[in-house]
Parts: sequence; C-alpha cells; structure tokens
Amino acid sequence: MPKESSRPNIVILYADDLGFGDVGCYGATEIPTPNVDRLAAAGIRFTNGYATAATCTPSRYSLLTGSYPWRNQRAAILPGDAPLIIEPDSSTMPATFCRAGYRTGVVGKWHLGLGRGRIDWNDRIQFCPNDVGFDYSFIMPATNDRVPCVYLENGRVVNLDPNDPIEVTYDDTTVFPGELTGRDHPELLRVSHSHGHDGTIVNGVGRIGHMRGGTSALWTDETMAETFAKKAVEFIAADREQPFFLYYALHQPHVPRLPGPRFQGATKLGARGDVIVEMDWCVGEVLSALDRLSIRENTIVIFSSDNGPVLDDGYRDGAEELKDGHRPAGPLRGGKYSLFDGGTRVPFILSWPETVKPGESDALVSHVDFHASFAALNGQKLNDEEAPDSLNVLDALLGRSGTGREELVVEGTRSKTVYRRGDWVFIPPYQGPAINVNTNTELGNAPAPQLYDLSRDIGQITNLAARHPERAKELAARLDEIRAGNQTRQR
Ligand code: NG6
Ligand code: CA
Repeated sequence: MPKESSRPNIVILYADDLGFGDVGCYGATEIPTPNVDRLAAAGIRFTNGYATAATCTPSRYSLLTGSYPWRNQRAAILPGDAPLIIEPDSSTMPATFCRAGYRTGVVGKWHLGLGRGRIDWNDRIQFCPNDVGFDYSFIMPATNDRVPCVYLENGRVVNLDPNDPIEVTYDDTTVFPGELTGRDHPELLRVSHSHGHDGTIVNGVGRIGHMRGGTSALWTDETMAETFAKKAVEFIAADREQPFFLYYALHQPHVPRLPGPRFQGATKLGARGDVIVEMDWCVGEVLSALDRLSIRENTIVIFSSDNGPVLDDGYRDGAEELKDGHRPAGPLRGGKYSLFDGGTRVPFILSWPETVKPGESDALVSHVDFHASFAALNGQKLNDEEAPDSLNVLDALLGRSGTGREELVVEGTRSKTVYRRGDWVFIPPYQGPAINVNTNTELGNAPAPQLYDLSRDIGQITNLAARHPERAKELAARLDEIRAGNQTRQR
C-alpha cells in the first residue's frame, strides 16, 4: 500500500498579504524567518505556486471550495457584516475531509462572510465556518482592520458580556451615539490612517466600519498572534487518534501591523518586517507542537499566502519609508490588487517528512487545486459539480512530478482575470487606473492586451502582444472559454 493512504494530518498555514519575496527561503535578507525556512528545507519550495486572486476573500473562497472566485459574484473583499458567501452544506474542502474521517478546524482570519443578512452578534451566529465543513472554528470575522474586533468561537463572540451587546454597521453615515471615530478623533490614534480606516477606534486604531458595545470582548492586536497560535496548537493536540485538517489563517502581515512586544523592533523594516517575524514564530509554534506530539512525520504542512504584498494599505506605519531595499514581491511586478504576477504568485511550501523528498519545484500549482488533490489522496470521489476548477495535481504537490497544471486563471480585483499557459501570461485590456495611488501598486490595467514570457522576463517588463498577435489571440480565446465554463479536468 502506498504510504499516502495512511491519511496524513494536513495543516494549511495561510499568511495574509505576504509577498513572494517576504521570507528568507524566497530571498528576503532583512527579515529572519527561520521557521518558514526550516519548513522549506524539509519540504518542497514551489516557485510557480499561485493564489487564485490578488485579494483575500476571493482567494480564500477558492482555497476552500476549489472553484475560481469570479464564478461567484459575491467573492469580493467583504465588509465585516457581509453574509456567508459559501452555501451551507455545499461542497468544500473541509467537508470533503470530514467525509474522509478527519476532524476539521479553522483558526484565524475568516473573511468569507457570516450569517444570512442581519447578524445578531450577541447570539450564536448561524451560517459560520461550522456550517461549511469545519467541526471547530476560532476566528476573527473579517480582517484585523474591520469591525467587529472580536473573536468568534464556534459562532459565538468570545468573552461577551450580555449586558453590553454589540452593534455593527458599515453604513458610513451612521455613527453610534458616543462612538469615537478616527475621523473625528485623530488625537486618540496610536497609528494614523493614510486612506480609509477612519471608523470606530478600537485599541487605539481606527478601523473600517462602526461598532459599539462588546467592550469585554474586544481583541488586543498585540496578543492576536499568541491567541491564534494557542488555539491552533490546542486543536492539533485535542485528539491523537483521528487525523485532522487545520486551516490556520495567520493575520500577518495585513494591516494594522501591531506585533507583540517581543517582536517590536525585530527588523529594521518597521512594523511590517516585525509582524512577519511574529508570523514566523506562529509557524514555529505549530511545528514544535507537531514535533512534541510526534506527529510531524505524518503531517502535511503547507505554508502560503492569500495574495501578494502591499506596503501602505491604509495606515502610516513606516512600511514604505523603512523598506530599505527589501523587495516584498521579490523579482515580480505589482503586488496585492495587481493583475501582474506579484498579485498572486506567492510563497508556496509543502512538507511531509515521511513521504516527500525535500527539493524545489517549478511546477505550476494553485491553491484551487488542494481540494481535488487531497480528495484524491484520501480516495474521495468528487462529482462533476464539486470543486469545478480544482485539478488533481497531487504528483506535483508531492514532488513526484515536475509538471502541475498546464494553464491557470488568476484574478486581480473585481473579476478581472489573467490567463497563464506554460510560461506565457496574457492580460486582457482592462479599464481602470494603471496604478493604485493610495497603495502605490501597479494594477496591470492597460488599454491594450499584454503578453509576457515569464521564462525570460519574470518581471513582466516587455509586452510581447504586438510581436506575437496570434499567440495573444489564442490565449485570449482560451481565457474566454474557461470563463464561459468550458474546462477539461484531470481528476
Ligand atoms: C481594502 C482596505 C485595505 C484592506 C483590503 C482588504 C481601505 C482603504 N483599504 O478595502 O486596508 O483591508 O481592503 O485586504 O479600506 S484583504 O487582504 O483582506 O483582501
Ligand atoms: Ca490578504
């Protein structure tokens, strides 16, 4: 019997806005990331590993379902009170793991919506991670810059005092009586905002949206890392018999960047560098727990990021000023929100000491493929409606083959997509600014088609569309075809 049938545990460590060049094993020299580096040294470091989108919600939607995000109109950056965008009881990767006898958990950032409309934060929230395949959940509802700034455990706000109920609104014309906002009280802020983020002040930081109440339940940004790491480790250790799937969605290095005291000043790059070191510590906590429990050998640990990097994402925390030669996207062009590779090509590491030989792989792989690949690993059959864009690329993921997908679609923002086949990348003409001036990222919008050959031009400098019009046309047509739902699948 092949070893893989022994149902390994699976942990996905999913960073938030971490770029292709942000960790040591992908070339960062100014940010020490010993734990991520040791994971890479023990596993496979992929150089063509992709998130499906350059922003969070779409990317995570694909990771958990195996469906491209632009197939679901609601898969766009969500406010903190948005409804759940995955249908309860629909096909999800965690649900497929449950069917295979796993216990499943999510810890960390959720950002896929909750409830079905108006959420009552003071009661158990129905339509939460536990309704889409997770046995256990300990989450922040949306992002660390969005209200409500509370943790939810299995659908209930943690530490809530019923006499101090929570109210939330994203209607910017509503300010709750007595609410202190960043807009009206900049003198109360510990970090000032550069764009947006001038709603309710929580823990000295202006957030997106408005909330009141829930004082005893409010999180402290500086202890978020240890809070999530502790819950992740508790989940891992809870049961030694059943295999488990843990989706640990790290909150770093998304804004606001407020590391715990131990990590303040860990780098010369300011808060953004420091929270990456903190993130690395979280990775270390998980690896140590697996070692301690003697289950590291038969655990697949994946490390990746939901989208590319951004320096100024709305707060003046010095990330831009202190970057000092550090290249968050490495050699790639663009970053978060971008149609260029910097938006979606991310660190992508898989380790499974018992089975996978350490090495490096340039196979084309995407987070969207985990669902079908792990279903195959566990002998689970997916029907045609399930995980429609997920390919079984298990051989590539486990390093048995250097070939992954032949083609891939990724999203920039708002359903604008890019098509990659082999080393060729085609970006259709798109309206919109070339640069997001707030974040200072190249978005990739241009009135003319763009075609790049990544084998010679990883930085997407030379547009070859005019030189190879036939190829550009062919790739454009194929992208249209996939968007219309026509795909061949290998399962
Ligand atoms: C943007 C926010 C940004 C970040 C992003 C979501 C403003 C001005 N900008 O709208 O700060 O929160 O949404 O990031 O509000 S993501 O990684 O969750 O997609
Ligand atoms: Ca993100």
